[in-house]
Amino acid sequence: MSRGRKNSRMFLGLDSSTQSLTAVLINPASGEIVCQLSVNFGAELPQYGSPSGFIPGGTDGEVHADPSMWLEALDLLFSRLAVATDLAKVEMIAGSGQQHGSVYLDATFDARLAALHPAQNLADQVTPALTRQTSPIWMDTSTGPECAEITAALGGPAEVCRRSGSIAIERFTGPQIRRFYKNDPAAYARTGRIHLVSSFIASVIAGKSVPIDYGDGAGMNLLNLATLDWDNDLLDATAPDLRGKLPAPAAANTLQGTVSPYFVEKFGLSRTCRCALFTGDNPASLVGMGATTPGNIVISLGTSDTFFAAMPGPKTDPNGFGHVFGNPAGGFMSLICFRNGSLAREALRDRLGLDWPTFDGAPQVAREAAGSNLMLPFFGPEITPRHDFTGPVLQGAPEFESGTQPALQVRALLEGQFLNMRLHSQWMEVKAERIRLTGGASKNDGIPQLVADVFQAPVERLAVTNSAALGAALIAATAAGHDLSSLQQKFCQASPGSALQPDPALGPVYQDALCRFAVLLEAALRP
Ligand code: XUL
Repeated sequence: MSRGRKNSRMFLGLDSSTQSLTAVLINPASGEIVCQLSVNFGAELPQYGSPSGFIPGGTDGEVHADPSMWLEALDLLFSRLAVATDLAKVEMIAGSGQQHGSVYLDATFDARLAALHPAQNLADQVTPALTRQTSPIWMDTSTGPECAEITAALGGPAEVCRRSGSIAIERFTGPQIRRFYKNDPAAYARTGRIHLVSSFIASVIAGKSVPIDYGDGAGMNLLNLATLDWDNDLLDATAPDLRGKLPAPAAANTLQGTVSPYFVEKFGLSRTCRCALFTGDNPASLVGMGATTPGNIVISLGTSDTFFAAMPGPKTDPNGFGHVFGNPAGGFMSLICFRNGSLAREALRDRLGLDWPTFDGAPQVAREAAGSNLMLPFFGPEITPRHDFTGPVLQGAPEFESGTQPALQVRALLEGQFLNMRLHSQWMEVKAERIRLTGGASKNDGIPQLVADVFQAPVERLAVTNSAALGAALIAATAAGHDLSSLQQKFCQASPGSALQPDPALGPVYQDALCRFAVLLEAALRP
């Protein structure tokens, strides 16, 4: 291959998240991000009635999304990429998906993928294979009884956690599969393939059913982390004949052959463009944030907030809130998910009638009140800790509790969110040496400074905002032989001037606030 051609090789990362589908295209030789594009489901595909990426109004805790919407977004994204860039230069594609969500397909799925016709669209050609019209996603909390049944069959939560890295969790795929099997056994019997969101999109791109990677597979309560295979007892406790319906588990950088001719003919990808596996959005983000080695903590402030880190060795959360997923760079990562992320920030902002810049700046306005007022920051049901909260709990000065000084409430909400993270991440026993912060709420300095102060650790932000799609692009380049740490040196640097240092004077203040927060929380959780 000529030097010029080698230097223009590009790698594409896709991220199918809750609210949007994003592409990041990188050129490792120049160290450039060549193109970044996104399709927002709610705004650009309003016909699916899913303003936030899922179908509103589900009952009994059900939260589903329409897989046709993801397919239509894929067509739309590739048609835009074909205009914005030369897709023929893409050598490898990898990707990520919102974790835990599942897609149910009949025995015709593979034949349909093999016969995709570029004159028609993906949704019309693929969705006739669905045996369940909509997909449960990670926000779904409907599977309490199924979690209890799986737990009982295995002899207790500790055993489920020891094998799969998490106790049985409502949003995890195994309990969701069990609920489908119990509610509609005939449709379950017709199901020949069950994919995660990540492996579903990867299969469409590869033109055949591809494996589930260890990173995302570990979010199913089905993968045995010691053997890296589906666990027979967990399979049996979940639903009959399940092994035959699941793709095999495999490492994220396993190659899957070349891209489907559909994408070659329709969008101009090269016939030699290859596909690596897709992983979960959090494992991909670990890569994109340059945090695949221990010592770095990532906090992602999104619809849900997540707190994750590469693990030096295997360890599970004795309280069952934390999870262990595969680290795409090898080994494992821990993750804790907090449902009341932006959900709570936006609820308080609206309740106080503030705009976002005022909200974001409020912690610094009320700096002298650090650690003095407490808020349990839950505007709806929470998963860490698991409880059906109906609103926040406030404890502090009268002007704080009455809301006459909105900045005090904003500060206490954010402090509450980060104190709750500190409290529930203690099991990891990792000292936060450096926190890399990402997500919409991390842009200005107000909230990041508060994170630095509460955790007493320096905070950095990266120039790239789409860390999962960037991580996927890095996984694609790694699968083609590039060295991950050199790629991370190029693509995952903190943006200049973004580092914030903690104020050491606030160390004891937040140590004390953490104890008071734990006491208030315990009282709220007491039956
Ligand atoms: C992680 C989780 C969420 C989704 C969001 O366990 O449920 O972070 O991955 O996309």
